[in-house]
Amino acid sequence: MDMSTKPAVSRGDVAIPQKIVDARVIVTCPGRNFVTLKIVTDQGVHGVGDATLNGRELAVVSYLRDHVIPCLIGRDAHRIEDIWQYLYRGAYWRGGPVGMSAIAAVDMALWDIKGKVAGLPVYQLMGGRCRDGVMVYGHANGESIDATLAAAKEYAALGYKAIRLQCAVPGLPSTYGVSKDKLFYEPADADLPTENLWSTEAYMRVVPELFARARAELGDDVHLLHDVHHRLTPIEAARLGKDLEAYRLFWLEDAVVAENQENFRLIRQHTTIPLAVGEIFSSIWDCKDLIQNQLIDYIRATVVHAGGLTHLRKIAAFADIHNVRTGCHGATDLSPVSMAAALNFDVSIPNFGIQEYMRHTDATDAVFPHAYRFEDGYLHVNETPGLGVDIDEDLAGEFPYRRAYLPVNRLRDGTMYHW
Ligand code: GCO
Ligand code: MG
Repeated sequence: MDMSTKPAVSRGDVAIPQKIVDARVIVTCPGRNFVTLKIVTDQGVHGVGDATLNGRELAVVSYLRDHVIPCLIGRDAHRIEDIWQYLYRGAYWRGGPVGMSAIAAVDMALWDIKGKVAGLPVYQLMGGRCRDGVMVYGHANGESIDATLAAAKEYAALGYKAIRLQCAVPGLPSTYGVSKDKLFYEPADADLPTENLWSTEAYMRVVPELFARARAELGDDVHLLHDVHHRLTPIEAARLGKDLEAYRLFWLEDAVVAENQENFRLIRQHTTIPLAVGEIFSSIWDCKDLIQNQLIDYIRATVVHAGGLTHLRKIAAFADIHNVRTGCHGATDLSPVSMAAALNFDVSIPNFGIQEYMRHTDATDAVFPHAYRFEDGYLHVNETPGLGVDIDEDLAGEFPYRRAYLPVNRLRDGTMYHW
């Protein structure tokens, strides 16, 4: 991996531009698809950005190749905010996951370049450390409550301070968050969408039992989390929150769909369970009302899907003044480039809450050599200039794109439901 950097360029009071001379999109599938943008300057410095949008990857590839890259060539890579505004305002059609993932990739790559030119890790450019390490949560899941708790104990033994618990719902052939491979969960597993089955009633029976046993068997010290994956109505979510209150969860995630942010007010009126939402949000406009009305406790917007570090930092600052903390999405469909960017963000903001961490496979780690490391429940960035991550393009070329969809969900009577 070439993590080498150029020394900081300075010529008195004249800024030396880093002119963008090349930008290319690399699609690779070391077990799952990733889209990466690489930007190169005339001074020979390059930066990388993640543009992966699970199940819709090639839409972002086209957005970048056909509509963004032609506008980048010749610009000064140092002008991060200006380029962000140019791409966001300049599209006229603002926001949305495809456009914002593309802008995010450009933004990450530009921060990477700036860090390398400065000879500093990106978090230093963002104000420096607010903490020593980034607390992460791992994913424990199982076909039964016993199996889920056994997996959770393995995570605790690995040093995790926070663990998400997902357990198969009795009577359903498959359940979100529960995989055969206990270490690597990958829902985008099929050439065409797999059809899953959902029953709110069955789900609402098993989850309180899971957490009652988890608190009893795992003790009081470990943080416990759960992801509803947008499947309840507000009043059902309120009931689940009340049912779980005694087990003091760190958060209940995506309790309802959030297209209508007011949904959360009803949940709030009934329960003190901490609420998290936002992994599918593209910008501040998806969470402004949630934050300013204090309807949530954690905002899960993440660097790749919410416009990059430049925009995510604005969301975090807005959240901070409303006492809302961050909890960035960190599933395996976010590449190590996103994780490196998220960690630089996480250590540098005052209102960090937690970071999701699903380990990537060895093949993915080999394609994306990185400098962050896990130790005793925390992820650590190190002092590598830039984001501290790169892409091995030759190795990436050995794993061609494979179409892969996320599942869809139906009720027992065949009605299309939320996945
Ligand atoms: C999470 C998420 C993921 C998503 C996945 C979809 O909390 O980690 O819900 O598991 O399902 O990122 O692409
Ligand atoms: Mg989730």
